[in-house]
Amino acid sequence: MTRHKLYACLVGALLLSSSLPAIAADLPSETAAERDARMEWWRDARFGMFIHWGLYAIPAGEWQGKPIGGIGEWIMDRANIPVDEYEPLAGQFNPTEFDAAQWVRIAKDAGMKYMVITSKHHDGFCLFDTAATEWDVVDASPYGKDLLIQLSRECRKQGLKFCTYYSIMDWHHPAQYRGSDQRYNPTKMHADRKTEYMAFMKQQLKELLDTCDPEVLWFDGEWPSWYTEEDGREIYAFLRKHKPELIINNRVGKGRRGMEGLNKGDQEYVGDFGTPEQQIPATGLSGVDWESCMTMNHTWGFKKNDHDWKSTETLVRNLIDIASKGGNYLLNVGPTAEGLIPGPSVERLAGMGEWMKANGESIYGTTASPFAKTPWGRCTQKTLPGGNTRLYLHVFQWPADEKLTVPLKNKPTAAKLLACGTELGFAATDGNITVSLPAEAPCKIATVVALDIQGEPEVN
Ligand code: H79
Repeated sequence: MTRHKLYACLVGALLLSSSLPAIAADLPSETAAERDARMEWWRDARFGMFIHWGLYAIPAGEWQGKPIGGIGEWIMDRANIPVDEYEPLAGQFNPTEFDAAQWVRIAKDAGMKYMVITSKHHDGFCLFDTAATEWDVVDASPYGKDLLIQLSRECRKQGLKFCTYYSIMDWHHPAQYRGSDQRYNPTKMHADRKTEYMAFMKQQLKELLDTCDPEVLWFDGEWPSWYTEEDGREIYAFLRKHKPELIINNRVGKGRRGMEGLNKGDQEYVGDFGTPEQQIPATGLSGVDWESCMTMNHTWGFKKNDHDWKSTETLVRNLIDIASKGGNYLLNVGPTAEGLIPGPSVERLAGMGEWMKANGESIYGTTASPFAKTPWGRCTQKTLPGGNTRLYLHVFQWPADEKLTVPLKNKPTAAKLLACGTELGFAATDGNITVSLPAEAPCKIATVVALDIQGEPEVN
């Protein structure tokens, strides 16, 4: 082989390996059992708190005296605020009412098992002390303390998993620029600055791992076209190398199918779970990990004029609906600039906590319903010792004839009201199990009947 040919050959091999297999090889390998072990706490948890907090809580949906439509944390985009006009907000950010112990207590009392907070949203402002930029709460704000370290410590103390949100799109970083003023415009990347920005992200993500040790990295803002699936794989591999047990959502790459959030089916995509946003999938999904993130009113970041709150009943029923389809519920709060979770959110979370205290067994560690549809409500299930099954029947519509019909061929062995333990009568006829109910629903939000059956459910 001539020198020239050898060179061409080497170049060819390098090009090939860098464009295809080498990238795949970068992802950590993992058996199905190892993956199950890594995902176990998250699958069992079912219910977490999302926190959108940042400078946008100061204008709180108003700019120069005018109400700005859309979600509050997008005000920089919605009101077309240039970076140098947005920056002074940092000098006003002084959340003296912030109390990490209280936030974690509110989440814990609601029955939530984890917390996901914005470390950096699209406006680029960081709630942690980063050496990669001065655009953070420690360097640019009078408050001057790392907020995430406080919350991560408190989560550990009170037994919640601490997790962080991170936006890839960054309206503040000079490597990116806003392409147009159309709604939800994606940023563009200065051609020669992408390497620099990738290094910036990695530096910040490493800082987060080192200082707060989050259990989930929840990416967002992955849609600008300069960011690719390969970039996602690089970030994913980087993070799992530094923390092998870390869980990372599918927005680290380009797999998500719009707001529906589950992966497009055309190829393999990086990421551990799907992310439906402001919606709940119509049916259960088997073999897919997913989490619906939703707001209580119409915004993620605090807006002073959004008072249109979902009822506690709706929120509890959303949690049940999601659990019955095998997913997690990541329910958002948007604290004020002073550092308080809004009263209406606190009240609803307390109400959810009351329901969860009596009925949490029907949510945590359960799997999806065996039924496609049940006219009276929703169902979750758990395997009992000996291969038997406990079904949790969440009754939304109380049957007028006081009979709950469950289309199962199995032999029933016990039935009770979960919250109070009252035993209920049951019968098996024509491939159906019928449970006798009291005349009135004991819980208007959702009464849970625990029904034990022999074996695995055999649906009629
Ligand atoms: O952080 C909260 C919001 O600020 C952020 N995600 C939640 C968790 C967000 N919500 N809505 N949007 C961002 C708007 C983005 C919408 C779109 Fe798209 C981006 C439409 C087109 C590009 C998502 C990605 C839907 C299709 C692709």
